Amino acid sequence: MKAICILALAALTASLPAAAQFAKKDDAIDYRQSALSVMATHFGSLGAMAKGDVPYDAKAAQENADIVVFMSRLPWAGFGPGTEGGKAKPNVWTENAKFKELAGKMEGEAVKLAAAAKQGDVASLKAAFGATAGSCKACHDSFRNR
Ligand code: ASC
Repeated sequence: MKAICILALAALTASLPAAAQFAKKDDAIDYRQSALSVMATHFGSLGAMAKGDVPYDAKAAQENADIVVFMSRLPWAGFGPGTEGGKAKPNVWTENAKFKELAGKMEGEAVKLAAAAKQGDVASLKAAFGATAGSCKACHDSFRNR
């Protein structure tokens, strides 16, 4: 019996999605805003380096870019059905395929940003930073209230 219970628990755990679950709409809004905020902080550190506001540091660039990649995957679980609000425009839900496409593009640019950060030179970082910022902006222009 104990073994069956353990097996059943293991099966249940294995089938649980990694995506965050929310009891309340405000929790989902807090979650997505927090994930985007952490991402923006680390992206901002890369921007400061890319623009020459702080000295280029290859190790810090890699660490920040890796965090951006990880964080870029998280916000979307917080935009589930019935979580309208915050800074999100209603078309996040009515044009959801387009929203997801732009989110996916940003994730792709973040991966390229991390690859560029591993090149170890500021020119590569700068180019990839610009492309990634463009992918943030493309989504904000359509889907975020000012
Ligand atoms: C950032 C940040 C954003 C994007 C966007 C790019 O650093 O916080 O939301 O870049 O401004 O246009």
